[in-house]
Parts: sequence; C-alpha cells; structure tokens
Amino acid sequence: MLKSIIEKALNKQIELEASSSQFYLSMASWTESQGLNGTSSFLYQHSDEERMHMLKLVKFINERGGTAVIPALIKPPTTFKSITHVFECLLEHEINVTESINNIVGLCLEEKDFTTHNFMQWYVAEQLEEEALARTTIDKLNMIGEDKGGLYLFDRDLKVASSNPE
Ligand code: OFO
Repeated sequence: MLKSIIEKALNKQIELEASSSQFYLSMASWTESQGLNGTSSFLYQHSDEERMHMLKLVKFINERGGTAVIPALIKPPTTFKSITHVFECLLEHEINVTESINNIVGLCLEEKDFTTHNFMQWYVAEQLEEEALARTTIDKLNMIGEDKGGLYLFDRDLKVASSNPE
C-alpha cells in the first residue's frame, strides 16, 4: 500500500510528465510550421514518450492501491525565438524534471518505500539520457550557427533518428 506522502509526490510527477508532453507537442507544432519536418517528427515522438512516462506512473499508483489523478494542464508557449531556443527550453524543463525525480527518490528512502524507489530508477536513467541528448543537440546547433546547409543536414538527421528510435 502506498503511503499518502509518496502517492502525492507521484501524482505531482504525473502532472510534470503530462506537462512535458504538452510542451514538446507545442515545440513539435512550431518547428513543423517553420518547415523543420525532421525536428518536428523528433519532437512529436518525444511528446509521445512523455505521455508514456506519465502512463507508467498512473498504472503504478493504481496497482499499489493508490489513486492516480489526471491533472488539468497549463497552456505551453506557442512560439519560440529559434530552433536553438526550442532545445534550450527543453533542456531547462528536463533539468526541473530531474530535480523532481531526485526529490521523489530521496523521499522514498526517507519513508523506506523500497518498491517505489526501485520503480523510480527507470526514471533516473531516463533523465540522464534526456539531459545528455538535449545538451548534445544544443552543442550541434551552436556549431551550425547561421549556416542554412548545416541546419538542413541537422533536420534531416533528426528525421532519420525519429524513424529509427532506439
Ligand atoms: Fe519524462 O522525461 Fe522528459 O520530462
């Protein structure tokens, strides 16, 4: 049985994962409107993955006798200054998500909830990958700068990456 303090923290995490999904959906739509179809495919896929992260939490809470709460979401930004800005926002958001996950892991240890602690390790590993991916992407974009040919190749690479997910 889930302790209510853990249930509350996991429900907050559901909200954060759902807001990640909405945020990346908005980024996907904006990049699509800019003709960056590879980048938008990548971000649409990322948005779907965040929904999956949310669903995993919903099922875990319910399976452990708690009640998952499906939250209302705030509207994400609809425009971005540039493609680099998109990925900077994404990285900043992921850093917040990592902090929230680390807080839950710490709480699980305090409350001796080793089952939830074990479950959360998947999210710990996932955050490491997501932050690294966002940082590498920003590095690439900084390298490309104003080079349109470079941006074309960057976008094409993301198209390939999103049609062959790991
Ligand atoms: Fe769910 O990993 Fe990003 O937010």
